[in-house]
Amino acid sequence: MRSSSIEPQPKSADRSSARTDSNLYVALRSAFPSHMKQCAVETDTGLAYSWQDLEDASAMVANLFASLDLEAGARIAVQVEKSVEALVVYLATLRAGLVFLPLNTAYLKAELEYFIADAAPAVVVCSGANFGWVSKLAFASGTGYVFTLNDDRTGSLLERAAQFSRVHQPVAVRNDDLAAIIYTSGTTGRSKGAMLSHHNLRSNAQVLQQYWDWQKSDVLIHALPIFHVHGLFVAIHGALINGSKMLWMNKFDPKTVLRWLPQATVFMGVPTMYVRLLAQEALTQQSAQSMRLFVSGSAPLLIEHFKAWQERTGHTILERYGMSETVMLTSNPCRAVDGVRQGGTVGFALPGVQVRVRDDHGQTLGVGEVGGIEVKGPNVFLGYWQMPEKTAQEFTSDGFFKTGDVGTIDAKGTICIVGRSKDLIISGGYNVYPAEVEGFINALSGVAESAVVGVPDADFGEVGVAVVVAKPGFTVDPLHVIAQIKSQLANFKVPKRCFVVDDLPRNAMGKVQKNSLRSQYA
Ligand code: MLC
Ligand code: AMP
Repeated sequence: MRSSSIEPQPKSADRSSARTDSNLYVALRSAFPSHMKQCAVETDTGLAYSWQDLEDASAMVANLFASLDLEAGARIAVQVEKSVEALVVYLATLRAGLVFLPLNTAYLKAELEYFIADAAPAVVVCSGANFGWVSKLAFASGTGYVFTLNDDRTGSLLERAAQFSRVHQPVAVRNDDLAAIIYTSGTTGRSKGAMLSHHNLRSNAQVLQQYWDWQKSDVLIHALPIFHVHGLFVAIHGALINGSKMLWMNKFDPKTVLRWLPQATVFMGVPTMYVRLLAQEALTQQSAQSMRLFVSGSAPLLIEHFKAWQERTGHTILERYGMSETVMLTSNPCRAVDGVRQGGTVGFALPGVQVRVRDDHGQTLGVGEVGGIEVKGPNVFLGYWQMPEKTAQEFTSDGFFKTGDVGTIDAKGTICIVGRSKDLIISGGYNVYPAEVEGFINALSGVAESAVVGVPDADFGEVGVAVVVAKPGFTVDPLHVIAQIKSQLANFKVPKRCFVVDDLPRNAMGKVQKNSLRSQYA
């Protein structure tokens, strides 16, 4: 059970239970094919990386990290464009027993400043273009080393790593040692770092390998960003722990996906990617003939898209449900023996994972009753980085994590997500916390207050709309509000529209009625 006493990786802890085979990299490496010269990753820019290349390059970067003499549990913060070399840095961090901290490339200065101050990384890896301002704020926060890595295989990290040996023994770790910290936005504006252990990630990858029936012949199209759970863990671990080749694109492009479909068997995407693929005429039953599995997650897949996909391709999308704090917790079945995939649902609790629905008083609810979704299992994170009180609040007294999602479970155990108790917008698979954007707008000159709500969007599923009230005597220009947000916050957090109104609707308690705003601006 998680408690407020959780402290990540105390330096002086007894490490006698540390084992090499507890290191997630060892589990991934053990699945690499015996013919190490085979292609492991082929990119849309025409590059091919063998399994040996992944092993050698990650060994060299791990040896570079080892040479820095970092303390156990040191964080390696990485904000770089997607590339196979960025994947190598992740693998090297695992091998070296350090903690990987990926950051969305859309984050701007103020956002990065917070993450670096909060996580105190020993090493920061950024693009060459950002080195000036990133290194300044990293060194000011006590970071020891800042390396650059560009998506064209240049940068100081690779230059330095080239001087190191290709031989490296993965570091022995304990099951509960941290492998990664994934920041997830906070409801009060402060992001929280979800601490995931080698065991969390390994057990989830192994369960998904079985449950999704990965085949030796599988080939994955990797089109997702690699700074969040979906692209970094579900997709990459899925392929590597099965020794499966990846067709790799640095930025999602529906035409490239279609070009690759005949050579592939597995695709994973957020619903927006399915919407954009459906818009391609070339998507047909014929083009998807070689495919075995289409997986969707990170945001709700509308039933109309689920059905349209079935009609166009003859394939039934498998929808699954996950979180930064829990990796994957539920999934629709893959094999017929496990059941039928049902659109509009997120399937069953994964093997070894317990999911329940409870009301606000902690009463477990019956079949079909709507309540808060809670989860317990080897997939559930260790807690929030440096936030023991917050961690304790988010767990029940019997050790279940409160997801903040609202749903139902039917008699067969099928789980449906019907809403969220957290005030959150999911736009194209990225989470936007209205409180963070509202806080920013409220600080603008002439603004009295604001409300940011999510409204339906054909492409992104949901997008943010800002409704702003000016202070008496002031005029607020909606375009200026949008421009200001754009200059300070990550692009996906920027509301797509802004309206200036006289008052926000409130209930008898004085609380802003966001439901009313949602229907008004839909
Ligand atoms: C880009 N924009 C977005 C956006 N992505 N706005 C809202 N929501 C988004 N998700 C902005 C751009 O900055 C641009 O603004 C405008 O919208 C149009 O951008 P675009 O060129 O159409 O977007 P694109 O770059 O193609 O990106 C779309 C996308 C991307 C769907 C490919 O958003 C994406 O990769 N999403 C996946 C997110 C993901 O991996 N989630 C997993 C989280 S893990 P402007 O002003 O510049 O024109 C998790 C757990 C789990 O949730 O269960 O998996
Ligand atoms: P994140 O904090 O980025 O990890 O996002 C996790 C959240 O994404 C969950 O709490 C859900 O609200 C949402 N989510 C993930 N998968 C699905 C899905 N298949 N359907 C609906 N919501 C989902």
